[in-house]
Amino acid sequence: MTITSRLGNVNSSPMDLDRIKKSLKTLLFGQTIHFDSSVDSTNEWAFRAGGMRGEVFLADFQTGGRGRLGRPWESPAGKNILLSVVDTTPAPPGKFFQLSLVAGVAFLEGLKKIAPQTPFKLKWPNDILINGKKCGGILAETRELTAVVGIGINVNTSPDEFSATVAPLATSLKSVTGKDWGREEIIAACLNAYEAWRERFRKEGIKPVIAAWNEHNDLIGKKVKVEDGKSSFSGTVEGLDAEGFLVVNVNGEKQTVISGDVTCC
Ligand code: BT5
Repeated sequence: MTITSRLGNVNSSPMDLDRIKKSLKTLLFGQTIHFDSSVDSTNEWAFRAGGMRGEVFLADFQTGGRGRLGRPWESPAGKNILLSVVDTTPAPPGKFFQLSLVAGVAFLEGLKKIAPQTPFKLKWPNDILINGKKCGGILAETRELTAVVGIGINVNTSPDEFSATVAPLATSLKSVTGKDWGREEIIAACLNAYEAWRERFRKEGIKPVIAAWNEHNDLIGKKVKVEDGKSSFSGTVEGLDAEGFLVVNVNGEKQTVISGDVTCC
């Protein structure tokens, strides 16, 4: 395992890269980990550095952490997981979005390994929830043949550390369990699961991923409001279809949501 680390002057508890290594069982993903105490965005760093498949870019703080559509991702220094995995873009390019579904299933499985009593769920397209609140978000981006899968997981943040806008929607593992967690074991478990699910996706396609996703789908049977940028409508979630799109029953008619934001009514 190769570790490159640059410690800066951000006031954060140190990330112990050797502890990640001890729990890592992968052949490729996470065998090289680049760590910096503060970067703009781990996704941006991974692209800029030209990381090879399997390399991981990890930081304690992001000055420009981002979600979808340029939305900000906030995380106080040294408390949480801010990580990007370099992968190759699966073919055909139209199926790229499926990689974030693979990541969702894998990271949820990794989290469940470490905290099996915690009721982690998935919310389409890219959220990890606990008790209906967001504990993690995935941002998969592609540039030519390189894909970067970024994940932010709220591990040890206290409720008063979120901004006023994010606080009502967000939670952390600590908020739910009342104790601090080692980020290193969670990172290793997530990378172990990512490698296994990524290989399964390559061999078997999206079908088993969708089945696992639907098992943990927080929205099934729930009334939701869908905003897809052009319009908004309400209905009841049926699940993900065979491609990974969200199927919503609107007055007895199935509507397939390809992109957008979903909120519970
Ligand atoms: C996401 O976007 O949920 C994807 C977040 C991905 C973040 C990781 S961190 C490592 C890597 N490097 C990056 O720069 N990004 C990735 P989206 O579905 O658009 O959700 C963004 C929204 O979540 C924001 O508009 C806030 O409302 C909310 N939010 C921001 N920070 C949050 C947090 N820590 N916990 C819960 N919700 C948050």
